[in-house]
Amino acid sequence: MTLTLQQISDLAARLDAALLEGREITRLTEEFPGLSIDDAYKIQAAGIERRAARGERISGYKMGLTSKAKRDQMGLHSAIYGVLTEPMAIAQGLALKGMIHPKAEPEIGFRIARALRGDVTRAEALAACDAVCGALEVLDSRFVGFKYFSLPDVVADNASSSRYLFGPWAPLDGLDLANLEMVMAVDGVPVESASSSAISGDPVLSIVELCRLLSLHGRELPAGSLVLAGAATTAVALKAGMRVSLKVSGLAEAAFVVDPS
Ligand code: OOG
Ligand code: MG
Repeated sequence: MTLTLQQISDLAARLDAALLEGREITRLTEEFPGLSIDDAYKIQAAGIERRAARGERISGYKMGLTSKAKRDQMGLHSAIYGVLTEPMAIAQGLALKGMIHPKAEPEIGFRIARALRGDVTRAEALAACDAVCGALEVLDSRFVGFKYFSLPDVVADNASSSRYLFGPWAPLDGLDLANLEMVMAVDGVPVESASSSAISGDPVLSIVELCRLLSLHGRELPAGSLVLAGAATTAVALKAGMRVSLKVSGLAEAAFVVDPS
């Protein structure tokens, strides 16, 4: 199924209004059961254009559904990307106001020093990065129930991305990136743990896959981009007052507090 430009723009506006009003909507595939992944990425891009028009600058990209744990949790089975913008960064505490059903998940973050495009090798992706960190992503789907939706729905909804926190950046030297221990804790109590190999087998391969997917849509990964490689484990639901932290072996802790009200 191919949507008209008007339909793409209308669906982007519908999702954008839900985002701005912190309101759930029914998934798009209820109305458009044949929604294609290609059209879903067009809706995502139109949504990001709306946000850019409000002054949001793009800071990077996120990969999603790069681990078995996440694919099984969501019942969806291929990797997708979404766009990160500067106001999505968690600065002080995370305010729950305007959020629908937020969840946090443990990720690895990369900073891209040199632009990458098309089919790149693992070595090329690695050479383009100048820093790595433990990172937390906060997801908040705009769809009712935050489950059992389809891949095109999630793609259109910017891969459920809501906020992100990149921990202190470190050089990549000496790190065995596919073999880092990751422990996410709530109020100091470990709740999820995994090896970084859970992410695409090797989180650097998430960058390779991101470049491939971006090139399908005529895009490159610009220098200066921040990249979330995808969660290593399932996501945990957030509640007021929680302190969520991620410790990755060899890297400094990333943590945020959910505002008490
Ligand atoms: C889709 C986004 C998945 C990840 O890290 O795997 C994702 C979702 O779970 O709603 O961000
Ligand atoms: Mg994620």
